[in-house]
Amino acid sequence: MTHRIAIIAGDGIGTEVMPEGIRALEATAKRFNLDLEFTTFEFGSCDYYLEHGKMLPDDWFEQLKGFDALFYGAVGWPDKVPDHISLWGSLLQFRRRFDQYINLRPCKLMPGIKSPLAGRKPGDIDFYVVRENTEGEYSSVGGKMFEGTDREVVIQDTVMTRTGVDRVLKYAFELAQTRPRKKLTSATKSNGISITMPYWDERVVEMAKGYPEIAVDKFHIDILTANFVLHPDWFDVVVGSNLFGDILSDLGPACTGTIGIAPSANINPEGNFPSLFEPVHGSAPDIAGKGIANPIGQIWSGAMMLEHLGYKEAGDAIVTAIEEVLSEGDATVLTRDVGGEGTTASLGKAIANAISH
Ligand code: GGG
Repeated sequence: MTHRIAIIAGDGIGTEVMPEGIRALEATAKRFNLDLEFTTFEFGSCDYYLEHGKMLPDDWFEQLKGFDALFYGAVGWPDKVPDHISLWGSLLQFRRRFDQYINLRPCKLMPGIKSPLAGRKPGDIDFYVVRENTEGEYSSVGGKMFEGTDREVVIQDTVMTRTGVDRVLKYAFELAQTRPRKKLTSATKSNGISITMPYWDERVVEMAKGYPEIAVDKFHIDILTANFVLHPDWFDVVVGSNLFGDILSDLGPACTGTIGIAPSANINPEGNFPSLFEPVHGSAPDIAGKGIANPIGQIWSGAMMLEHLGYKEAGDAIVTAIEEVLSEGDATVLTRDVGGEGTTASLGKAIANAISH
């Protein structure tokens, strides 16, 4: 069976790590006899915006909806296009129109990587952030009044729907059920955000009734971020709103040594639309063009994509290859963020080789 994968590299280091993501997928396809067909799209980048005045063509939905998955790099180049225009014009359109309401982000301390948290070793940090991905604080509902005057007013609403909250909680509880510790932590701020967050808390309590075997706790986001740093071993599955999940899923990987290795899956669990797989990191203009970006976030996202397509063994083989290369610790291969002096290509090639044998 042929699986059609749409490739959108986007901006900055997205265009540098993407070839390594594809290299790893091709090596995996060869080893496991998978038929993956890649189609590359130039839209979804700031350069496309500069040429066309928009991030995506009008018919992007029609062009992409028939694909089995989207493999995505990174978006944003603030010197060319304001960040809110590039993000809302591309990635957030995909998430919303393809109803990718789960953003699943593993945080795992890998062998060979030194955590910035003293004394932490592989096994100490191994949890998932489940981020609500289509509503919440990323609502785009709001407006401005009296712009440019002393009476200027800006308002943006948080939108929480019962459907939206319940479906992400259900996914998180079901994920927790598959984990040995069977633990779920909810990110809240119901002491300060007095309408939406108490609602979120109520829905957690309600949902928990259907999962009596899951140990549930909740933390306000301020102390939760502190606990990510102080006690990362407490966490197993952490569920949060769009904004809280976004923050936690950058902080979590930073605690595992580098955000450069963190993968993510934007999932439409019902399979009505393609899901999208991308590294957690952004376009990183500060290191773009130097060939030093860590490709592991992109490669690991490819592993999540294969698992989503039904090839768990193939996805696991990619993660094993990543672990193997990191454990070997060859400084000529590893990128700078993980203590080496290698390049995006040297690390990508080493992982592809490790997949192949
Ligand atoms: N590959 C992820 C990426 O490009 N992220 C850019 C960004 O700003 N994302 C914000 C978000 O995920 O909501």
